[in-house]
Amino acid sequence: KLFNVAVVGATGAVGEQIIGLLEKRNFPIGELKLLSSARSAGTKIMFKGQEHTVEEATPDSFNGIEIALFSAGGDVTKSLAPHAIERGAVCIDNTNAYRMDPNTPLVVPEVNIDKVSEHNGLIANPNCSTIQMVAALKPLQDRYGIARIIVSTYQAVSGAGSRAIDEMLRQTRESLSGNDLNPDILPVGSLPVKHQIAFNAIPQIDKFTDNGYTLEEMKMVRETKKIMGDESIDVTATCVRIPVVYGHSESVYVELKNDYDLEDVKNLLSDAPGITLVDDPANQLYPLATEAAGKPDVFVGRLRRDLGSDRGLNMWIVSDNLLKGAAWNAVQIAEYIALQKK
Ligand code: 11C
Repeated sequence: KLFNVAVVGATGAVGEQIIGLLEKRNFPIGELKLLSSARSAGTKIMFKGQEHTVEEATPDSFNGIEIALFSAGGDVTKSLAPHAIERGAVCIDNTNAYRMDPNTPLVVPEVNIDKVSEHNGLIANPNCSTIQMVAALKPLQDRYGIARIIVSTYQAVSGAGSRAIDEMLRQTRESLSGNDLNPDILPVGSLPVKHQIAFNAIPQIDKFTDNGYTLEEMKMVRETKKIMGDESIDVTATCVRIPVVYGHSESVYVELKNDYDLEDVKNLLSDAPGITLVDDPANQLYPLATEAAGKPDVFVGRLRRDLGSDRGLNMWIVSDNLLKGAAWNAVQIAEYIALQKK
């Protein structure tokens, strides 16, 4: 069976990756509709050797569409997904709009693909920094149980969109030439204060919430509990933007509920789907953003026991934020839906 598919946000950083993956994976597509805001409508995009013209997304764009992949911001999802659902489409949404809605499954295929069947027309794709962490922690949760997670992230500028990539590259050049850097986008485009990202580390991703944590940090807390299906897991996060283009890195400290064997943990991770273990300190091998960029897997290494607590484990988790962190996770869900409907 072939499916009529819409990509909403086709000209954005994630939309581009989704289109590339649909082509690479040979997704069973009947009609492909590439949709965007009025501003980007008219853009030409090649798909399987054919030129497609991006159209402005309207409710009627979804007539006949069976699977719609949204990555154009929460407001676009809120205004258009109901129309797509009404017309019979299943929506896979990359935004924060419905992630914590109790009637919407929040899915990482390696962790909770079974939740897809509970959808009411929409399945939410989690935040990139959450996806890679839970994918790597799932085998440990199943074997030992997880009591607590302390995570610090080192996130790529592509998480903030193409304009943030341009800003980082521009500032790097300006800085080396001794010119003014004129920060314009980061840390948050809609807030008045901006900070330099070139040669810097900014401990703010998204807006601050009332409790002193940023929204990005709170996404990691709430989404992890929902995806792992365990509200009792304590999660605390510090999210930091660094001048890397692709690939989020994370230092994760996990306290397991039971005693563990480090060799067993390594074996679990090397057998786990979607995980690549890179953990060979003697040869200076560990996950690197530059190696993870462009690849679908989550890379895990630097595994070592906490010196103060037998049940504590430190790990370093790296993945391409636009692939497993966004587009690939969404396309995996779409492939699962297509298989179910075949
Ligand atoms: C970042 N994690 O790196 C964000 C981007 O909720 O899907 C993804 C935001 C989201 O800035």
